[in-house]
Amino acid sequence: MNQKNMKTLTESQREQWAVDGYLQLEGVLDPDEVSFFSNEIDRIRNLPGYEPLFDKMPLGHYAWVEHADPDPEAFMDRRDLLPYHQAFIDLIDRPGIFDLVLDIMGPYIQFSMSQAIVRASGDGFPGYTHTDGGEAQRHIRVTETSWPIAIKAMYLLTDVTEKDSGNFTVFPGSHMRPFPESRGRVPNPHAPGAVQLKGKAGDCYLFSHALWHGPAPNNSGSARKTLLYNYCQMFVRWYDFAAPRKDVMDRCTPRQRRLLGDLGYEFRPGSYFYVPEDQEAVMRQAAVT
Ligand SMILES: O=C(O)CCC(=O)C(=O)O
Repeated sequence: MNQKNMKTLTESQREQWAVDGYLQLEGVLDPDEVSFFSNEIDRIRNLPGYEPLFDKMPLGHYAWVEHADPDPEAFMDRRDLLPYHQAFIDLIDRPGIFDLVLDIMGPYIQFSMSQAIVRASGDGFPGYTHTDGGEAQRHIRVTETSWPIAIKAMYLLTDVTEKDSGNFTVFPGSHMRPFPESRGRVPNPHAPGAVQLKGKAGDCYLFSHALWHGPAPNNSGSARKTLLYNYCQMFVRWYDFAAPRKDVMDRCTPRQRRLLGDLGYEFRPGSYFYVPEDQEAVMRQAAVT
C-alpha cells in the first residue's frame, strides 16, 4: 500500500515490533485529552453498559448493568465505548496511531473492540497474564515478517512510575512462543521474563494479540486508568456487538464506517473475505471528511 502522507514505523520501531511484539509511543494524547478521557471514564461508570460480572458469567463475557461502582477509584471494565461520546468514535482512526496500525497490519482491517479499564489500588488483585482473542487465537502465532491477526492500542491515562502500580506487563518476544497453560507454568506479572512497563499519561502501547501480557497488581495508592482499542483482519469478526449501532454509524466518517464493517453494499457471500475495491483508498483518506 502507498503510505504517502501517512506516518510509518521508524526502522527501530519496525525491529522492536518484530522482535519484542509491542511498541511504546510517548505523548500520543496531550494533557487536555488525557483529562477529558479520564473524566469521561468517571462519567460513564455511572451509566448503563457492559461490565464483567465475575462468577456469574462465563469466562470473558460481559453483562449489561445499570452502572459500575460509582467510586472513581474503584475497579471498572466497560466495553463498547463508542456510543458514549463522539471522541470515542474519533479515537478509532486517530492520526498518528492509526497510521502505524495500518503500517503494521495492512489495509484490510476492521475495528473490533473498545474498552475502558480502571485498576483500583490495594484491592488485592494479583494481576494476570494472557494472550488476546480467546482460546483459538492463543494457539495462533505469526512470524516476524507477517501481518498480525489482531493488535491492540492501549492508551495510558495515568502516570505509571513504579512497579506494581497496575503496570501493563509484557514478556518481550513471547508473541513468537506458545503460551504455557499447564499448572505451575502459567506466567504472571512477577515471573522471570516479565517486564512491568512504566509510562506517562498520554502514552500508547501497541501490541500483538499473541504477546503474553496483562496488568500487574496496583499498590500505588491510586487507580490506574486506560483505554483499549482493538483492530483485526477483516475476515475476523468484531466482538463488542452483534452489529454496529445505527446511531454510532450515523456519526462516523466513511473510514470509520468501513472500520465498523460498512462495506458500502449489502452483505453477500465473499464479503469480508475479499474486500471492496476502494478499501485501500478508504483506509488512506483523512480521518474527518
Ligand atoms: O492492563 C490492563 O488493565 C489489561 C490490559 C490487557 O491485558 C488487555 O487489554 O488484554
